[in-house]
Amino acid sequence: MNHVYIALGTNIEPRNQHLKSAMESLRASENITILNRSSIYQTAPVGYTDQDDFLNMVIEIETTYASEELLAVCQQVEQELGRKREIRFGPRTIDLDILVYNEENKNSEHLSIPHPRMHERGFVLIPLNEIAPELIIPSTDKTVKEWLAELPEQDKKDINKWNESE
Ligand code: PH2
Ligand code: MG
Ligand code: MG
Repeated sequence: MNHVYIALGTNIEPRNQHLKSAMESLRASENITILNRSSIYQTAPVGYTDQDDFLNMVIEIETTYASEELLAVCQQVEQELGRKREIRFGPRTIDLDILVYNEENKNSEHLSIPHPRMHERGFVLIPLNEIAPELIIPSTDKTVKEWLAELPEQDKKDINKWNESE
């Protein structure tokens, strides 16, 4: 069984529904079990900043899929939820990024694992730290908690827990 962390992000309404639908689609697969999930956070956009705030979260799954197969499943869910690829880093109904896949280190044309920017992104580290603070990010020698402690305050300040019942 393979142990994987996936980041979810959305900044097109209904954002919460997109997160729920994506989790439902993954859960519906016989080859995927969702083991744990973080809270949902509202986060200011990073990279391309002229867009609406995101909701972000991280899930922990177990799967029999190889990483490339899991990528295809994630892309299929993105398509089902109407994802259009327009601006790089731009608005999206749902983005599913494989963060960590076992201890795999991989750099193919389609897939880089661990996700190359995960250790410098508050919108990934803060939710991931909630469910896996002691996880060592493969290819680095530090845990999620340690990477988070190194993140500049500036990069943490616009990340707030989002009330799901709102
Ligand atoms: N995803 C991006 C670019 N910028 N910013 C936030 N806050 N959350 C995201 O999920 C995000 C982003 C590219 O995938
Ligand atoms: Mg992304
Ligand atoms: Mg992506």
